[in-house]
Amino acid sequence: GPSSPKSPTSPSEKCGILNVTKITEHGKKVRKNWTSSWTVLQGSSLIFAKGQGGGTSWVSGVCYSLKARGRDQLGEWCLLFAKKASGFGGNQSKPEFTVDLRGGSIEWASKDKSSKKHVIEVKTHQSTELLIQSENDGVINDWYRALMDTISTHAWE
Ligand code: I3S
Repeated sequence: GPSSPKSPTSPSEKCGILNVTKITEHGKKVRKNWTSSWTVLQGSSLIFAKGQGGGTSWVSGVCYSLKARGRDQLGEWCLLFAKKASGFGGNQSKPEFTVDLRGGSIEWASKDKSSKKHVIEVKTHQSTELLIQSENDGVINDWYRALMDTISTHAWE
């Protein structure tokens, strides 16, 4: 009906826990450092926050801002994730880094990029390359679709 809530998997707003590592930064190869991160897709930005031990205040801020913008279901979902992952009350969680997906690309990573399963390679227009991964193929497939949608709908101004 007209009042049914929007899907939490709306293409350009999504959050969850992914494993992430940079592999190049501004075109320079960097050492892999896989970490579990809160990952938020907001508009054309892909934002990563430390997943473990750092508290969730930044993440909960994102969740509440989604709610404030009328994305109640997504906000609730985000809060639930935040509570489950590390409990509330900490105040050290900050965005670790953010990448702009405009002008970027993604593809399934080849075997030489990682021995892990379900790995997506994200290339930004600034030649920073990341790998993102989940053990759960449903989760990673949803991210693949959302990232593809974002890249194809957020054109350069
Ligand atoms: O592509 P690489 O260099 O084989 O990546 C592996 C290494 O980064 C390894 O760390 P050390 O070289 O510091 O021991 C990691 O533990 C592995 O997870 C990396 O490979 P995968 O295939 O998991 O992305």
